Amino acid sequence: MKKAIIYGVTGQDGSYLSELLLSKGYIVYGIARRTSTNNTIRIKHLLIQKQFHLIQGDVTDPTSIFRTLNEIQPDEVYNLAAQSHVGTSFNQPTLTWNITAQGCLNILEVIRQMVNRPRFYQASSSEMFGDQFSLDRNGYKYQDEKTRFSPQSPYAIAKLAGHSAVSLYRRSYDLYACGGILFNHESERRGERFVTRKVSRYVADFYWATQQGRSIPNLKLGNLHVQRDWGHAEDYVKAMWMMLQQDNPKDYVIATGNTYSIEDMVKEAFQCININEYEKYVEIDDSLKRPSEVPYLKGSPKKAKKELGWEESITFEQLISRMVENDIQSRCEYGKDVSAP
Ligand code: NDP
Ligand code: GDR
Repeated sequence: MKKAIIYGVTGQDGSYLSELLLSKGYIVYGIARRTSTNNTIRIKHLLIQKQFHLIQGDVTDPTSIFRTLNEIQPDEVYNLAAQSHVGTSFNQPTLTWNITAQGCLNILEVIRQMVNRPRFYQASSSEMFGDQFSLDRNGYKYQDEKTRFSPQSPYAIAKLAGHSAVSLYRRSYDLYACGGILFNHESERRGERFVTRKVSRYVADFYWATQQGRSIPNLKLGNLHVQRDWGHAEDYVKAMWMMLQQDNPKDYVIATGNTYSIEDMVKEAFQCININEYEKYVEIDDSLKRPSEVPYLKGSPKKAKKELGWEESITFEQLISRMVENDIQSRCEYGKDVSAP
């Protein structure tokens, strides 16, 4: 039976990846940091499974990484741990660096010194491209594995450092290490401070308020014009696993190849409850705009499709409608702070 360690198991992707690996017969060791309040809501259904073990640890603590990896002797290690909110990284750049960049290096260093080295997956990000893009034959913009990186936030700088370390350790020490350059992926389990979930939760609240004849304050958003390539997290964690099953380790872009503005996404979400004049309920709040933005992301997943056989199965419209529907049903399962940036 294969053994996998997942750093960042309590997050959106960690929960879906755990489910995927358990379904493939793995023994999964999820590493979660100690928190004063419960952070296991996304994995509570897994805690009772015999093949799933929750272990305390932190990527900023090399000693605990050393002990955990040497005790478990895993076949695969997935590093999904990060301070993953781009906006927050402008306010907490050092913390973001310590977790998101140094954390990756800490794990690589331990693996390098092991006799039986596990395969390693690093959660790299499309944010690393920043304002850069390539042009196709018809002059359309896209990003793929050959596009230049130009990070536009402390988060993206930290991710690029981690990604570069993966590539260096692969070349220098012959590690099986892959950087999955994943574009935005969302789900019913998305953290409530990311824009899709903030919108789906607002639309759900709006729906219930209207049913009860009440009104609620307008939805406050920052920049509506930036464009993102959005897929569903359940599809994207499959790509993580696939990258670690190849003959040779490589980096891959994982994306849908479609792009939408924040405004398109808001419109789509309101249409799920049959509201077309969404503009009446949305306000721009300049304080939610970032000091520096990534204006346009549209990934080309050609290499992943060809070499891994990866395919997405959930469209943008299905993604947004699943999120809105879920929030209408369960309203605010992950907390109540919808107004946070
Ligand atoms: P989440 O923010 O939902 O999850 C992040 C995870 O990292 C949480 O489990 C969190 O724990 C954990 N974590 C934070 N700090 C530490 C630490 N010091 N030690 C150990 N664990 C820690 O992110 P997602 O699931 O959305 O993303 C997974 C990874 O993929 C992240 O690295 C993210 O940056 C990256 N990524 C995500 C994309 C997306 O669109 N979702 C796209 C590209 C990359 P806790 O629950 O305690 O906070
Ligand atoms: P992103 O996701 O920064 O792309 O990072 P987020 O959903 O936070 O923002 C997407 C875009 O929407 C704009 N925006 C707002 N964003 C938030 N959070 N709140 C708002 O009110 C709001 N209004 C407009 C943002 O400015 C931004 O342009 C996500 C994370 O999962 C990263 O960890 C991951 O690496 C990248 O996706 C790929």
